[in-house]
Amino acid sequence: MQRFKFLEVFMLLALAVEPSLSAYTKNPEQRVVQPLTGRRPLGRRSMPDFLSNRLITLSTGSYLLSNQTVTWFEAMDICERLGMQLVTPDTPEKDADVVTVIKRSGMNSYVWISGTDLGIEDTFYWATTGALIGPFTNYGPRLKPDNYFNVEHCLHHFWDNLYWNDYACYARKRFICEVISDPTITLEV
Ligand SMILES: [Ca+2]
Repeated sequence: MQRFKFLEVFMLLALAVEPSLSAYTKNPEQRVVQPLTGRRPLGRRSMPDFLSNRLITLSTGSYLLSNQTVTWFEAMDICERLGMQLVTPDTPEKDADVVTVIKRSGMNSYVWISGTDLGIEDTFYWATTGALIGPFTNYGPRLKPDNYFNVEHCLHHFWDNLYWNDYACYARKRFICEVISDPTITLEV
């Protein structure tokens, strides 16, 4: 009897702390593993029609320059939700096209690209593909990111000298999304 009383008090305390336990204990249907709540649902994965006429199509692909400034994280997120990816200039040809997009806009803006070393200091990779950056890079005379004040972990493109630079990811810049080309799968039998 004493043991039962203890259990009863414990349950009352538990319910006071976490009211949803009440539903859990009363309704066996809810005793299933629920997906994590609080996470946003996945965004759309296809580009809205109204954006397609703003795409700039060049030899290496189709690009969309934002007209607003956001953090690097938001740029990654927005491109993905539009069914694209933050621009990943991993070849000289793509990098030249990024320069073309920036120059054509006349906006004189720095733009985020998907390079980052978040995770391992000074090991830069493309967050979109997971591939390490190199051998092609475009840091210019600086040759490598300088991690100024130890807060620079995301890459952007300069609009003036057109090199890459590392910068604080939480700064706000314009960005370029690129249309992801359909992957070609080759089966060898
Ligand atoms: Ca820097």
